[in-house]
Amino acid sequence: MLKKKKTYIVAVVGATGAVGNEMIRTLEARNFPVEKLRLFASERSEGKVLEFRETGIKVETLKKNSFEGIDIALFSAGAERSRIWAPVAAASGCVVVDNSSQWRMDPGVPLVVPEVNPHDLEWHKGIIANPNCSTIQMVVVLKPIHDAARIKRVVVTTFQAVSGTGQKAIDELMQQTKDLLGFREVTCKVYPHQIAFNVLPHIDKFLENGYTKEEMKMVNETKKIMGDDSIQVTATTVRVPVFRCHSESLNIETAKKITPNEVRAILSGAPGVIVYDAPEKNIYPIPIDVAGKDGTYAGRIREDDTIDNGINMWIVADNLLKGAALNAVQIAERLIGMDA
Ligand code: NAP
Ligand code: 12T
Repeated sequence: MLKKKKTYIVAVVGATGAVGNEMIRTLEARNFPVEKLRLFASERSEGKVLEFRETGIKVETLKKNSFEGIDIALFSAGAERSRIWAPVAAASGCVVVDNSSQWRMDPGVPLVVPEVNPHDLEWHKGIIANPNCSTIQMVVVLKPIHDAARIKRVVVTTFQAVSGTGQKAIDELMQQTKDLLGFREVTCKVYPHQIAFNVLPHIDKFLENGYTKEEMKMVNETKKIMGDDSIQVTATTVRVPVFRCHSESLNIETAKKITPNEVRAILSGAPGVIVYDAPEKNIYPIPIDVAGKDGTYAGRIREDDTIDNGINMWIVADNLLKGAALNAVQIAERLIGMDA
């Protein structure tokens, strides 16, 4: 569907957002062969100028014929915009890499993490879904362990940064922190409770089963990406007052026995994973060190001796990079590397 060329006309939809900005920076940093970059956002941003490779580009609004001539569109403007505009873009012959939750579980849409299931790119029909940020970093680590010892069950608890919710939530944590340190009242607009100096066991909306939508994304997306419905996942997703990087505590039960040293060796050779695990020197992954980095960092790797074959670990990745913009650009890189 995507013809091989020297350079491509690329669009970023949601260019003024937290993820959109990282998409522009990632295309620059990785020297993606961009012939022309088109930027889209809402009417609020029409005419705003954003920089790409030291040139200003005007932000446009979406129209029926906007995607004509565009080869690849990276979408990050919310599920509603993706529901309406991704099929319009695909019908214009453009390949869409969609960051929203809109198409992820659609059986006709591949859900791809390049380190895990690049082969699923082969059957796309114009839309490829980028998984949820918490799922991406988890499957990058689970896949090599699954290949070595078959994972039966994962218990995951997340500690998620506010930037996952977008620019408004970044502003809210900053403002609440300033207000509290100035002994002023805080206002809560984005989250139902104060997020500064607090922890909220609530990400995305609550469902009838008592779980949040974010928790069920981790359960369902993991099975689809790994291509294995037998992997049991149970999740608790938690918002913490951190700007950037999601952390996760993983408890993994395998069919075959695997030692912490074997896990370290497997993960050391795994694409996209960095083992950062020397607790005697206070070395373990933390958000302020991982912010701005591409990899998924794994540490605190240890045995869970309450079950036959159990491993505990702690992983951290930049939710705006590997969790969103970088994974999307890596998908685009795979697409242009193959004649799909
Ligand atoms: P954000 O900072 O709030 O940015 C939202 C972007 O969407 C802005 O550029 C906004 O433009 C644009 N937009 C809003 N309404 C629009 C409309 N009617 N037409 C065109 N553009 C419109 O949010 P974000 O954090 O960047 O997230 C954006 C999307 O990415 C969401 O779908 C979110 O679910 C997804 N996301 C996915 C992951 C992941 O897990 N992979 C992580 C984070 C976010 P204006 O500036 O003009 O309002
Ligand atoms: N509500 O893309 O608030 O499904 O951190 C990602 C992040 C939804 C998504 C968040 C969210 C998604 C968040």
